[in-house]
Amino acid sequence: MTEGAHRAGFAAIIGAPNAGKSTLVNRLVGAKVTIVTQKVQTTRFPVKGVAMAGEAQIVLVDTPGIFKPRRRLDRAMVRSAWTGAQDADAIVHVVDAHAEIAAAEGGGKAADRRSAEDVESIIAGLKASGQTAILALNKIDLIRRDQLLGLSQRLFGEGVYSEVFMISAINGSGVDDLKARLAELMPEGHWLYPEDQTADLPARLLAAEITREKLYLRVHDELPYSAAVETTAFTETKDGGARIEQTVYVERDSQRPIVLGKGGQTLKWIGENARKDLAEILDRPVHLFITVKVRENWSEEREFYSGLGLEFDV
Ligand SMILES: Nc1nc2c(ncn2[C@@H]2O[C@H](COP(=O)(O)OP(=O)(O)OP(=O)(O)O)[C@@H](O)[C@H]2O)c(=O)[nH]1
Ligand SMILES: [Mg+2]
Repeated sequence: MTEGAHRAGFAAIIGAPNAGKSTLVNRLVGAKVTIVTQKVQTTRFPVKGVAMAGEAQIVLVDTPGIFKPRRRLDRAMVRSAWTGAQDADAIVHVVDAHAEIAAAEGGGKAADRRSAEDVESIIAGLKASGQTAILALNKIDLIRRDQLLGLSQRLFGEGVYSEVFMISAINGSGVDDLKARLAELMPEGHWLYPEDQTADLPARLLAAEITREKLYLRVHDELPYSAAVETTAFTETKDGGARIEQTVYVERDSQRPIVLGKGGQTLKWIGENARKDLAEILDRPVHLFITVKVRENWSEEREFYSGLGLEFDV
């Protein structure tokens, strides 16, 4: 194998909240590198995952959903998504085809209409910046083939896409073709990560993300976007395991009992499930200790943003 045969580069995965970006990144990488929930705005900052395709290394950049921002954190998230796209060798725009079709038929739920609006604004953003993207119509497991053709033609007609892939990130259908195409688009050059590395997030941050995923899965309805998780200690134990201490921050006193649950049952569930995932990802025993604290203004603290690589002044 000659040096010249190597390829490496970045592929940014952008799209509306809940389109399936993180699911796709995990699928392309073949490991869990970024968290997934059924709720919008799960991903808060760009997360890298490394996929190998023959001689090509594709560094996938999972980005927060692009939507109409209201709060500071929203603005920072959306800004980081566009920045991720700017610096990439390829952009994949993931669209929830099921939501798009439901919204176009007029019968969709509010969430479907919102998703369709966000798709419009992403297309406008691509037009404004003169960037071309690969369109990935996702969630095709939920729709009929004949519905897909019209959607594909309509979106392709916008003139911002170089090609269209129809995929199901959840069952992997069509994903290998997309991966092969991304590999071709990577520029020639040395690999950016060791061949066997899949994730790029520091262990402390990854651990906090896994706990946030469980928190979202369990109490999101009662706790909309008011929680953050920080790993406060990460040490080695004698049995070769990791001792991880974390704090869940909520914005109000009234939210503490929601996270704790009756008799501490909710927090116990979150801890057990996070520990299980972490032990698997880190491949060693994990001892996890979580406390819940009120920190009214965490989403207005500069330090919180810099810790995640987000801009504060946006
Ligand atoms: N049926 C189906 N569901 C999918 C597919 N891909 C993702 N999902 C589901 O869609 C939901 C959102 O997935 P995520 O991967 O978290 O979406 P995201 O685009 O990263 O969302 P944000 O980080 O909030 O912007 C989850 O419940 C996934 O299981 C798919 O191909 N088919
Ligand atoms: Mg995500």
